[in-house]
Amino acid sequence: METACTPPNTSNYPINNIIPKPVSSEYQQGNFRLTEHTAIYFSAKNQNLENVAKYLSNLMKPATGFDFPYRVADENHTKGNIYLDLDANDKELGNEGYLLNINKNAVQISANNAEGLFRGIQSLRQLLPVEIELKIKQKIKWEIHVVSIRDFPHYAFRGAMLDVSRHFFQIEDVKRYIDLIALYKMNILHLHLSDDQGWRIEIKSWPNLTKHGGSTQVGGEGGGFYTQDNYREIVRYAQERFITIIPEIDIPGHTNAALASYAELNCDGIARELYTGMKVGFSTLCTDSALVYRFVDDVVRELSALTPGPYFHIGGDESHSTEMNDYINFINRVQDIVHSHGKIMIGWDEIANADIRRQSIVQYWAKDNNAKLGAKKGSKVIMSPSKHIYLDIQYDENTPIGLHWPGYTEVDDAYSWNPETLIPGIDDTQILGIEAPLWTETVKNMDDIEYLTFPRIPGVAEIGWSGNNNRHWDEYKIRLAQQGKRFEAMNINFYKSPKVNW
Ligand code: TNX
Repeated sequence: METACTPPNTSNYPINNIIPKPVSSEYQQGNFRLTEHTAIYFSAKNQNLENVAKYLSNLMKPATGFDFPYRVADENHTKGNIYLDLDANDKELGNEGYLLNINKNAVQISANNAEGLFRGIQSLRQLLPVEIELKIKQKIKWEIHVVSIRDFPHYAFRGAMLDVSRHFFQIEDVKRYIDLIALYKMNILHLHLSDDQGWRIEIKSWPNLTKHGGSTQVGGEGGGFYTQDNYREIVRYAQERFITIIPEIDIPGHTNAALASYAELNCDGIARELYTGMKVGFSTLCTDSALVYRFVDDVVRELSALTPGPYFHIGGDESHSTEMNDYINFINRVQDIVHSHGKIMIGWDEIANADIRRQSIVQYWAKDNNAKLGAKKGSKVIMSPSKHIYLDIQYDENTPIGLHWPGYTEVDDAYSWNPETLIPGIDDTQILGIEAPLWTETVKNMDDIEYLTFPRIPGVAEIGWSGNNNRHWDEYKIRLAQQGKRFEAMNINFYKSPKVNW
C-alpha cells in the first residue's frame, strides 16, 4: 500500500509515474492486456457516460488498431473488457474522484459521475505504454499493471490561462492546449480575450471591436478573432473534457484595442491608434461615462450567454492610468453588471481594493497585500504567483522565449512551493485553487506555447490535484522524467531541463 504519506518509492512499477500523484494506490503482480476483443462497457444508458466511453475508445484506437466498441453493460461481466460505472459509493471522491481497479481480467473505473470517470481515464492512459499516444498502429503488447487506485483532488479549481490577445491562436491550437491540460486532470481554461494589442471575441452589438481591434497583434503581423460560433466550439470541446472555460475581458486598463475601435470609449472622444508593442499600463476606459457602462453591459451579456461556466473574469490589473477612486467605482459597478448576468466575478488581485462581494474571486499574481485584503473581505483566492507559475517566464537566461521580470523559473521552482504557506495569513480555507497563466508577448505559435508550458505544467497540475502533502522534487523529478517519453510520443516541443534526467 502506498499512500501520500509513504516515503518516495522509485521502483519500476508504472503506478509511480502517474502525474498528478494519486491519493492512494496498491499494486500487485500481474497484468491486464488490451486485445482486439476488448470492449468498453458503461453501466447505464446515459449520454455523459456514453461520451466518456467514446472518448476512451477514440483515445486508444489509433495506436492499438483495435476497435474498442462501447455499449451499455449487461448483467455478466466478461473477461478482457473495460467497465465504466457510477457505483463508487464513496462521498469523499466528490465530483472528480474515481476508483480504478485493474486485475488480470478487467479494468474497472467507478466514480460518482462522468467527470470522475474522465479523470480516472487519464490515470489509465498514463498506466498504458507511452506508445498509446502515437497516431499510427504499433505492434506491441498493450499491458497494464494490476493495480487499484483511489483518488480525488485537493483543490476544486485547477487551471491554465492562455493569452490569445498579445498573439492570436487558432481554434486548433486552443483545442490542443485543452487536450494537453486534460491529460493532467486540470479543469479550467481561462482565455484572456482582450488586451491593448487585440480584441479576440466577436461582440455583435459592437462589431468594430474585432473588425478593427482584432486586426493586429504584438509585432504587427496577423491578429484575428473568434466568432461567437468559434467560441461555442471551443466551449463544447472543453466541456467534453470536463474543462470549464473562463472568459476574460480585461478592463478598465489593458483596453487599447477597444479604445482604438470606438472613439466614444475614450474620455477625450478620440480613437487611439492600434498598438503592437509590449508595454502595459497606458490605457483606460473612461470610467465616468454612462456609455462605457452600456458597453461593458453589452459585452458581459453577450459573452455570458455563450459561456455555460459560472465565472466571468474582468481583469482589473495594472490600471496605472486610472485614478484609484475611479478604479474602485468602476470595479464596483462592473461587479453588479457581472452579477446581473448570472456570473461570479473574478479579477486580478488589484480588485481587492474595491468593495468586492464575498462571492467574487481574487486572482493573486503579484501583491500579497491585495490577496490578504481580498481574503479579509471574504473572497476566495486563486493562486497564480508570478514567481512560480507564470508560464511565460524564461527557465533561465539562456532559454530563448519568454520574459524574466519576476526572475527565472526552472521546472523545480515551478513545483517546489506550497499554496498554503506562500502568503502568511492565507490558508486552504481561503484558497479556491491554482492557475498557471501563459502570457504571449513573446509566444508566437504552438511550438512556443509547448516549450514554455512543458515540462512545467504537469507540476502545476500536481500541486492542484495532490495538494501539499509530502510532495518532494526529488521523487517528482523521476516521474517527470518518465513523462518525457510521453511528451515525445505526443509530439510536444518541451524544454529538456537539465534538472531532470530525461
Ligand atoms: C503582467 S499578470 C500582466 C500581463 C503581462 C504579464 C507578463 C497580469 C495580471 N498582468 O499583462 O502580460 O505580466 O508576464
